[in-house]
Amino acid sequence: MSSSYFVGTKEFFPTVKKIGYEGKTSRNPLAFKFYDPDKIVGGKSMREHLRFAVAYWHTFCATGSDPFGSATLPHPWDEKSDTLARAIDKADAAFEFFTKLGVDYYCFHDTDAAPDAEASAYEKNMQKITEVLRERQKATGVKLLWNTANVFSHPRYMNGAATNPEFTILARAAVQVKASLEANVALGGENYVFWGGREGYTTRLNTLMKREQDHLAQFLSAARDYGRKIGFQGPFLIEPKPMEPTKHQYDTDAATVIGFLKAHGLDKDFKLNIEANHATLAGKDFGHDLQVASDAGLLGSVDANRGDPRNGWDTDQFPTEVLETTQAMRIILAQGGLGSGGLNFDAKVRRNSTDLEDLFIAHISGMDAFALGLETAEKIRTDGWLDQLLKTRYQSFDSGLGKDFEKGKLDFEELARLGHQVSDSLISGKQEKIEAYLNQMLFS
Ligand code: XUL
Ligand code: CO
Repeated sequence: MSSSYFVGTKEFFPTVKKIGYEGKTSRNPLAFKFYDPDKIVGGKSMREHLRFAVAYWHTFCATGSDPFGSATLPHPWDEKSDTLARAIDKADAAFEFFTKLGVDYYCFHDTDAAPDAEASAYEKNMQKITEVLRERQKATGVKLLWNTANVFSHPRYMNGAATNPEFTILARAAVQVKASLEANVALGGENYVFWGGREGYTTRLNTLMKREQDHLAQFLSAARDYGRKIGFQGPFLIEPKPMEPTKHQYDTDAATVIGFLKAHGLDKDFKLNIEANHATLAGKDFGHDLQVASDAGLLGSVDANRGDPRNGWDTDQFPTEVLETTQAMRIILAQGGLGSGGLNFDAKVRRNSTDLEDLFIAHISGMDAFALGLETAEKIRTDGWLDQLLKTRYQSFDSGLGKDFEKGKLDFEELARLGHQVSDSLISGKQEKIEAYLNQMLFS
């Protein structure tokens, strides 16, 4: 990695130096208290386990505007009048940020990084910006975790992209996905993401659900074929979300997406990118969707954030709850890591967090929360008590008749006959004991 922390001509974060690890007693807000990148945890460094990525859209594009008020956040990279010059400044600010923070990865939507325009001009902008990003990657060693196409913001996508009832709009979405796949290959991206922002409906009264979902599957299959043709070898990722912006999105939650992928023969090439706040929006917790995806062998990557437990919105806050990151890391460790995936901070600072340094502080706090989660999950794994409890809880299926049942050796009549011999014993689930144990693991 380069020793200079800014690669352009201007330093955008002059008051912030390279963020270092200072340990848990440090009061320096611009230092890690728990994330010590080269510290070995369970045979791998924290950096290798956690594979942190910064999201271009929240950190360099989100202005703090909401339906009730205009922009609040300072963007010194957004000052030039020429759109391409602004995009290059933004790339310089982004790579200065990644390098000072010490993350190895970033993620972006096409239109976060390249100016949007009519189809041919858009393609040229994408090629130009891809070249700029490639040079910055080379200069800093920062890599692309994934990119994606924003086929939900432009008004043309108001009725959907791949699920639009009008064919020409679906084809227009292909312009962006094709260019984004090409950018991915040029940048050595490790995954490619599809998030179906408008792939759903606002009312069923005007919607043929089956036809739209068949179109989505056809679009994804064709995009997959093109990606493979131009040399993309990594996993394609679908990011489930139940609603917002639509009333109902087809990629509602992990279980729904897995069913969809299997129904359309896409589960060999596609995995899931699970976002904490999307799972909670679906009425599940983060760990639930991670576990569902992992159990199917399809947990590819994670959008690390959190919602506010007092409302149902996609507030995209930085993750700070260590019990939650511990449970997430337990699932990730159990499956042997995220492979080519990572922990992408799909999270934004609050509208009134208006100091430039707040962007750093927010990421530091999220990285520390996951470092703590990793260490606690590893402590639980090596302690072994919880794994033993789970093993014991299901041990009646490990031998004898229970094992015969699992192997399909008992027919239903035999099963019912055995049911007559049962004494109605009550076996405690031990939830409170486990909850008390988790606190002990967290704080001892
Ligand atoms: C929206 C969301 C997206 C995806 C990429 O809720 O999470 O930013 O991660 O399109
Ligand atoms: Co996301």
